[in-house]
Amino acid sequence: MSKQLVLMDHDGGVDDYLSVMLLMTMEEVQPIGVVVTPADCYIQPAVSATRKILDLMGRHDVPVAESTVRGINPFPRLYRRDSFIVDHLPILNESETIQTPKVSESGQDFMVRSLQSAPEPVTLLVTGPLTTVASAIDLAPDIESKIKQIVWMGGALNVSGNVERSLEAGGDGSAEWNVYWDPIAAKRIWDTEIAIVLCSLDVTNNVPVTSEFVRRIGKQRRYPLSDLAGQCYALVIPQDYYFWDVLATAYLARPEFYQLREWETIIVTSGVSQGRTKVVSGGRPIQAMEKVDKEGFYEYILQQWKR
Ligand SMILES: [Ca+2]
Repeated sequence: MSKQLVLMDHDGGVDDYLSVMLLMTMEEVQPIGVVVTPADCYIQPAVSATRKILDLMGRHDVPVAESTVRGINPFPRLYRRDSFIVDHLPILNESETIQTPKVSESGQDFMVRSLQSAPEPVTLLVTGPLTTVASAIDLAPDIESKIKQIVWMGGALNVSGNVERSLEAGGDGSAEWNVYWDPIAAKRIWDTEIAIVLCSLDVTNNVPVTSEFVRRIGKQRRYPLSDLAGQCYALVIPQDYYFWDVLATAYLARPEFYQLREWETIIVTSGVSQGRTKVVSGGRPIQAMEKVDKEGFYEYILQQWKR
């Protein structure tokens, strides 16, 4: 069986690093690169931490690229500073040097080149805003045919959003962060013909990071990946935290854990619902994860990180 080509685009939050760590363990997948979008992070530590994680996993064959796009509504500094913490974790700093290459071109240019030169259509795994993908498509519209599908952690269809700040700004609370950071880019992707599989808050709300899970991973900390994952999850345990990006990532190797459902949706780009992914009859069809085998998912990631 040939492996599925995957280009990852993440935005440097704690669960983005965990998603990189999960993706790189997958036997079913051939990662062709990792792009970091400067959204839920500060970009320099986020790129550095990503490269160090690939080093730790012996995957310095996978290039890392730094996207230079900009969003509309910045993430809170309190979230973004986690990128500095992860970059300084002891297990990622045993070596003085980083082997995994950072490419010299921008993340959006790297995305264009990687897709154009790929021998077959590529799955994009996007665990941050869609701005880099939208920018790449604007640079080279022909790459649309080289994108097999976009698996995206984003949106909130039939549940509330998660952008508390939008309430302060007079918003109605319907926006999800990855859409809210740049709703115009999300709409740009909605305007394409690309197949979209959405991992929205509707499904992630059911899969929390629990104390029990963090303690279970602690029990296998003799494995370096479990040690690192446990430290990352300990960092976020005081927050109301869910397996957002990691749940989207696991879909690539274990689609049988998920039930998908088609919805017709639009992206709201302005006004009180800016950043909302709204279900509207006649809207753009997408597939959304409806249900997940939660126990199967927990067992899967615990197993994958036992190395
Ligand atoms: Ca993310």
